[in-house]
Amino acid sequence: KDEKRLNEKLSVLSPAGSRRVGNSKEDIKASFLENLFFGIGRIPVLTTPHDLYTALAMTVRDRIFQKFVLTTETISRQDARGVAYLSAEYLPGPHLANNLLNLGITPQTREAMEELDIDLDELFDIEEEPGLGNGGLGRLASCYLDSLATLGIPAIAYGIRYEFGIFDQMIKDGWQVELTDKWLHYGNPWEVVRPETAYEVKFGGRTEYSKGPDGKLSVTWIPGSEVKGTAYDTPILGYQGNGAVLRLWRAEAIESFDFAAFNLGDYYRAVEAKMISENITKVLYPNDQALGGKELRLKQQYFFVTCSLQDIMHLHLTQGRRIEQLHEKFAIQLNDTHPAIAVAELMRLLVDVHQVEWEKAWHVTQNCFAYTNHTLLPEALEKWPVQLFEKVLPRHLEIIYEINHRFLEELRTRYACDDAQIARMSIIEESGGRYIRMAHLATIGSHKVNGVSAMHSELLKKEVLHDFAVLSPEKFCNITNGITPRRFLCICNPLLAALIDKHVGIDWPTNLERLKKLEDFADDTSFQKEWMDIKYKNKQNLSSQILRQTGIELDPAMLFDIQAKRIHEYKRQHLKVLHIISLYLRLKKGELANFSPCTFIFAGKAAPGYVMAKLIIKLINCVAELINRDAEVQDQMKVIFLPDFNVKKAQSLYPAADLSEQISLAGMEASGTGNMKFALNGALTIGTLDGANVEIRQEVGEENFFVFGHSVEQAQAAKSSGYHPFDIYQQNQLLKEVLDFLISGALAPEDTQLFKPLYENLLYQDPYMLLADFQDYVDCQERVYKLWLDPGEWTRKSILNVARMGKFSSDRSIKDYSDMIWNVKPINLM
Ligand code: OX2
Repeated sequence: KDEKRLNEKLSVLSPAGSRRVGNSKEDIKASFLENLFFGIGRIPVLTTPHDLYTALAMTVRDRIFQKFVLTTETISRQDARGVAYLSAEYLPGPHLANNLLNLGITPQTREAMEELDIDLDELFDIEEEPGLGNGGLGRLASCYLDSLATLGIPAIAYGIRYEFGIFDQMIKDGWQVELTDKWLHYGNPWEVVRPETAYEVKFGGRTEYSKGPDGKLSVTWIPGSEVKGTAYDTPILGYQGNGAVLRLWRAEAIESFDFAAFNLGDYYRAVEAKMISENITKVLYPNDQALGGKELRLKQQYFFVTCSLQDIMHLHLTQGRRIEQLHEKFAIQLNDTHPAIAVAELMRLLVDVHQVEWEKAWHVTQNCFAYTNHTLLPEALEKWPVQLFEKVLPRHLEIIYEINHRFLEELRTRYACDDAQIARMSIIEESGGRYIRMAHLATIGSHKVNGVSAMHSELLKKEVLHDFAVLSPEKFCNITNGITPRRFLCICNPLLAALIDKHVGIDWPTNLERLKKLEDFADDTSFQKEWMDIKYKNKQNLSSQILRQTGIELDPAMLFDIQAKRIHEYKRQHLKVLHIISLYLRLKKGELANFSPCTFIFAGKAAPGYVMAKLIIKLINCVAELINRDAEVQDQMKVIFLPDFNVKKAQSLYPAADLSEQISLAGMEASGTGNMKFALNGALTIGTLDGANVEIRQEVGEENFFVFGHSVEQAQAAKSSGYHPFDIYQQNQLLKEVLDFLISGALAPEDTQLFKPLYENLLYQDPYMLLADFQDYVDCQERVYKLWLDPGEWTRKSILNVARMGKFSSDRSIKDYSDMIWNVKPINLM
């Protein structure tokens, strides 16, 4: 009866054709003005551009909520099985343009704004994006949420509402300077706070054991401190339809005041507790690929995991189901090991709080969880010192010991493993200090473990989780990453999207394989011409942006060669720099025969504590300074470091690239997703056989991909037979000149020793084998320049690249997860 009444109410609130949620230009205009006046109380003379943005965001939000309520209602009525995605990071990018696209109201909104003398693109520019992640891992989570919503799979994504997201990057004297990100400064119209959806979170203290009247032992965790996590929901609309929700937790004090202290007149001490509580979700740790070891980071992880699990259980129980059936209704995905403490926490909630027997609880736990590994780099594999862990989560340490004890017992009895193997597989690392290995906890507590590209998944089984893969091969699978074609083609490259609409029809954004049809036009010279014109316009756009930001003028006729990603030695931005220096030196000597005028663009942030990465940024800027000021090479090359790389900037880089740099040492990049975004926008790739590059090359055709460098096997062989970079340096004249140039004083006259650490690192260690791949890279680039001289052939390859990118839609990835891991199906909205 209640449901019926609610539905009646809903249809009164949002009748089809109601102005409040109507989609005509007039409706949008009326609702925009209404929001401006009644939503934020502004009159025209006092209105700021930001007010206009907010009023439009509210207008769009009304329409999102209408769809969103419908999806939520359907999911609950159909009692559908759903996905809970646990990720410490999300990088949604700006919401406004995306939501307009998904609602299908961009054209009429643009017109409505025009009639009010407002430029929609200017409103797009105003939006501050939520930088709640470091890079690929967080952006992947957001692409997946977009696809879950688009496909209509019941989904809720859980994470942390960091008050300060990833820092803003400024470049000063060539060095990176970090500024605090203030994404919430002007408010956030896309989220709704749910004060009634809040859970208590305990930390520290001790455990007490007592025998109940039935003789059963029960455990009580007496915490040292407690905070509260409150839900902030951002509705995520799928393309043309369904919705999902991004639920982020914010830490708050249990009570606003410590009343005891307050009554004693100690006002400041009373407020202090509140401030300490809120610290937990203050700031995102800005390290991509490096383990924390910091107490606050462990607290963040546990905080968002327990809030999320308590919420999942609450949703489950309010549907009238039994707690032992949790795994029948929820598939819970662990995005890397950041949420891996969930394995112990679910056991605690089931056993200690809901009184479920251990074996039953373990069955539920293993069947709920699946774990995605995103890296093989040893420095990124999370380990927590046992001592720290015990201080923050004493009960969880006991539970982990119990899980481990039972697991190791099984290894001994069922698999007859020897001591060495048991030590290797244990959750506890015992050699050189005691640590908890989070990847082992996640693997043992999950029913599926996946890597993020074919190659990475194989290496995962061969190396990091080898012992586990041998014992339970059925647990391991591969799901190659994907990207959403809505944001990374429709929105970022509207001209190309329109051309594709015209030639392949309009349903490719949800059926990316349809792009195959473009193959028919690859040789068509008038189509090629349109294709080139669009690329040229995109390059013009980027150039004017760069002019505004850096004061440097670019020529869109040059080849735009772009490397945009986090700055990390394994990604080898410095290999690109060595190559640029080699070109410069040869140009100056008049020795460069096969060259095409080139603009080299870098973008990316370095972790604030990563000294070498910051030195690489300085190096790029010194090289840029030298080359951009040298009149002799002005019309031959330019070097740009575009500051503050984020999703918004990325959206103007991808469409403007001719060449995409994907040059990590083979075996290091788990997948990469920038590689997919560039190729989908018509860039050709120069890359190593690493991560998803391998599959991109397979799809687009070997002849349409510039490959170079050692393979994983070759690199490993070279290393194990003793790698001597110094020998390569001595044998290769060009390389020697380039490296010596680093310390010649030409780059940093005021401090000739500046790049010495980099120089010595490469000469005597070279952990990422730049020297081994240098010559092959230089040679491969020559093939690039040769092809550039034939625009027709270049364009043909560019078209074929786009045509063959269908596999890399995140819709395909999500379908794979749904079939191979989650066993979930789309809901039927009708
Ligand atoms: C990144 C990986 O480095 C990258 O290769 C991958 O494409 C991305 O995750 C999404 O799967 N932190 N970031 C990553 O791994 C970790 C850990």
